[in-house]
Formats: sequence, C-alpha cells, structure tokens
Amino acid sequence: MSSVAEPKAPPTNRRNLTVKEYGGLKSTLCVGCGHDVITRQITQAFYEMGVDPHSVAKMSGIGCSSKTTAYFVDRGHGFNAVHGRMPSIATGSALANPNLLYIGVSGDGDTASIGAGQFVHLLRRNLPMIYIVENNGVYGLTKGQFSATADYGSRAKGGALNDLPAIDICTMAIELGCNFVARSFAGDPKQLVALLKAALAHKGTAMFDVISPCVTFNNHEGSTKSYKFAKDHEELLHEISFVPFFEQITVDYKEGEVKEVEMHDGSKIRLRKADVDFDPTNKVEALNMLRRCYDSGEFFTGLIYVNEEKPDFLTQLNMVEEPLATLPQERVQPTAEDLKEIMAELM
Ligand SMILES: Cc1ncc(C[n+]2csc(CCOP(=O)(O)OP(=O)(O)O)c2C)c(N)n1
Ligand code: SF4
Ligand SMILES: [Mg+2]
Repeated sequence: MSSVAEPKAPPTNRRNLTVKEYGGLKSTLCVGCGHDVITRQITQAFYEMGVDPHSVAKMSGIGCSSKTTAYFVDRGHGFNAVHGRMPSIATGSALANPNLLYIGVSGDGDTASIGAGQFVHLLRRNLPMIYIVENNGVYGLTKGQFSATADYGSRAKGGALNDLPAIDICTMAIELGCNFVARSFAGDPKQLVALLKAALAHKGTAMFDVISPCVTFNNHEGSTKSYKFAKDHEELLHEISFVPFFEQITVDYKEGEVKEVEMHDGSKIRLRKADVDFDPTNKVEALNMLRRCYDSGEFFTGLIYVNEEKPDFLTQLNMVEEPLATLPQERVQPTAEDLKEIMAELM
C-alpha cells in the first residue's frame, strides 16, 4: 500500500509566521520592474527579523515606487501621501505614535525633485524610520522623463541627452546628518536583505538609495540606471552580514578582515572587506568616497555611513514613549499649580 506524504509545513520565524504572512496585494507594476524585486527583499527582511506586522506603518508618496507599499505587510498601517509630501506625514505620525515601525518607500522624483524640501528636513531631524528611494533615474509613472538623479550625459529611451548634473542622494543624506546611509542594487538581493535587517536595528533615519531599473523607460543602452549598466559597474564596498541581538550566542566571530559595528540594541553588522579599504564609521572618508564615485562614474554598493551615537528626533524632543492618543487627561493637562507657576514666570 502506498502512503501519501503529508505536505510539508512552510518554515516560520520566531513569531511563528510564514514569509507569506508578510506579503501584500498582487503587484500591478510592469513585469521585471526593479521595484518589485525590492518589495521581495523588504518582505524577506521583515520575516527574518520577526517584525510584528501589525506594528508596521508604511508611508509613501506618488509614483510607481510609491505604489509598492501596498505589496508588502498588508496587516500593517499605510498612508499614501501627496507626491513628495511623505516626510511630513511620517513626521506627524511618528510624533503621535512612536510605537510603530515606520518604513517609507519613495522614488527619485518623489524624493529628489518635488519632495527635496521635505526630504532634507526629515534627514536633519533624524526621524526614526527606514527611508527607501527606489532610484530609476526617471519619472516612471508619468512615462520616463529624466529625474534629478539621472546621470549627466545619460540618454533617454528616445535618445535625448541629460545635460544636468545628478543629485547624489547619499552625499546629500550624509551632509544633512543622516546616520545610516546605504546604497544597493535591486539585482543584489542578498546585500539588500542584510542592509535592511541592519536598518531595522538602527535608531534614527536609515536611508537607502537602491538602483531599481525601470524596464519600460530606462533599461536601454545609454542609461546608467539599467540592469546591465548596474551589473557591469557595481563594486562591492564590503560583504555585509547582520547578526540580530537575539542570535548572538550561535555566532562564531572570525578575526581578520572583518569590521564590526555594534547597533544600539546590541545587534552587530559585520563588514567583510571587499576590494576597497573603507571605513563606514568615518564620515569624511564616506563623503570622499562618494565624491570619487561621482566623478569617475563608479557605482559602489554597501553600507556607506553609520553612526549609532546621535539621538533620534523623538529623543531630542524628549517625547513620551506611549502613543499620544492613549495618554490620560491628567498627563496632558497642566494642573492649576503648574499653570500658576508658568504665569508667574511670564510676569
Ligand atoms: C503634485 C504632483 N505633481 C506631479 C504629479 C505627477 N507625477 C506623478 S508620479 C511623478 C513622478 C514619479 O517619479 P518617481 O518618484 O521617480 O517614481 P517612479 O514612478 O519612477 O517609481 C509625477 C511627476 C503628481 N501626481 N502630483
Ligand atoms: S513604468 Fe517603470 S517604474 Fe513604473 S512599473 Fe513600469 S518598469 Fe516600473
Ligand atoms: Mg523614478
């Protein structure tokens, strides 16, 4: 008698959830779009870290990239803001409820063109959130115009030459005080998952510039944001692995060519030297390296800058730890005595 094998249960994480339970709606983006690859890596990183899906707050603006928040963690909260205005919505939300895990997904147009003003203030405030720029060098949703990150001298699908200099999002982020700055490529999923896991342990803004080819409008010869160009020109700064605080005991730390960065929660980023001798905890070195890449057209990926010292925006403001809506009357209303004291100070 032949016995039918029981179907194998899918693996689960420390919350007893499967990776499928971190999924979202079916994508409506073009087949092969880099943004969908990034969505898969976000899903994987959140699953591997055992994030509580109900605690996730997904923020976005407008663009094909901004649609991607609908495609992961559908048990989380979400807010699709006006084009380029996601940072102010995220700031208000984080102040009102610091207990959620904020992740913003934006585009190069949404961030570096219409949203540039909002983006710079998010960075200088060090709002606790993961901020991903799905960078394809074009306005994909409105049919492929050059964005502010399109490289000088690159060509549009119809042959037009871009004669404006590109904004380097990573340089801008470091200059403005961001303490976790990474560059990655949608075609390098392993690196992106490790970086995202590290970002989940970071306290403050973690900014990702991820080259995410637009297969419909910017994947041709002459584009510097195509799969081929990125594959041919990608240089690894280091091989990155991440050890969350809950896995410490099982890890065997090797000496030598490994640099470790300790996160505020005790987790560790391990950076194994690739071809380049580079220290991501040195701000001047990070800026110099970015300048060299900008001038030479090289495309380095990895953790560019990290600093676990600086307090995030909520700490700087001395905010309470609970959501404001849950505070009882006596904690939000000054007593008659307090008011008298304040009035006396103003006399
Ligand atoms: C206030 C406002 N201005 C302009 C638009 C038109 N618009 C929609 S998406 C977009 C650009 C999106 O580009 P990007 O952020 O790079 O996202 P992608 O589609 O490339 O992923 C523009 C200009 C809009 N929706 N709202
Ligand atoms: S137009 Fe480009 S960015 Fe938009 S979904 Fe298609 S491939 Fe992606
Ligand atoms: Mg774009």
